[in-house]
Amino acid sequence: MELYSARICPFAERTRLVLVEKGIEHEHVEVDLSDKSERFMEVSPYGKVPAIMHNGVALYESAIINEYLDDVFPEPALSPADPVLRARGRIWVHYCDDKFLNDYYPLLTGSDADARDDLRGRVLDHFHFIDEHGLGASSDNGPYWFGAAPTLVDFAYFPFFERLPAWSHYRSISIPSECRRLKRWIAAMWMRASVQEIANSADYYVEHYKGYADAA
Ligand SMILES: N[C@@H](CCC(=O)N[C@@H](CS)C(=O)NCC(=O)O)C(=O)O
Repeated sequence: MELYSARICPFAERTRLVLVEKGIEHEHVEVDLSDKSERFMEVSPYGKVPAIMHNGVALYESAIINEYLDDVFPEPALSPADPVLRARGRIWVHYCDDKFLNDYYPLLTGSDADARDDLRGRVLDHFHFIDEHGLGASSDNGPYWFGAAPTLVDFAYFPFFERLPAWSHYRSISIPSECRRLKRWIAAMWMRASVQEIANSADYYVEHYKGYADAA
């Protein structure tokens, strides 16, 4: 197993977390995204991290890689057994990629001050929506999306919440106090050994996102 990754990349981190959670041995290839090798472009035709090469098969797109890893390395299972919950989990990963991130990143990188106020409101709406309809729907018996044990959904979202200190620093946004489930989820995720092994400090993100935030 080869993993093509970049330290700053939240999508690559999704896959790194799953590799550690499952104890999958792999070779870590750190990619310089400003100087992509031919080998990397073969494994990752979109030119994006993460990508993996496993048994001669190249795969890319973090959500798809993570489902593959859960299929091929079933222990510990990182998807609910119930097909309905599995489908709901996929909807939540799609929500992250298709809705939440469409407002979250522009809030940091967008240039217009009015647009920024609008985006801040939308991101706060996402926090409330996740708290009520994501964690609120199924986390009665534990802090994670589907209760007592973490699943691919938790690892899909966490890297973006790990980076929240940069948004707080540059865009004055934080988790509203009434989003208690979301706060409990973030705290539970920080306790995991995989997160402690991989996560970067708040200062790291403040420093590394400075260029994006200042350019706006
Ligand atoms: N949808 C992709 C997004 C991956 C992505 O955007 N990766 C960024 C780094 S965070 C990247 O490799 N960018 C390089 C480029 O676009 O040239 C996934 O989930 O894997």
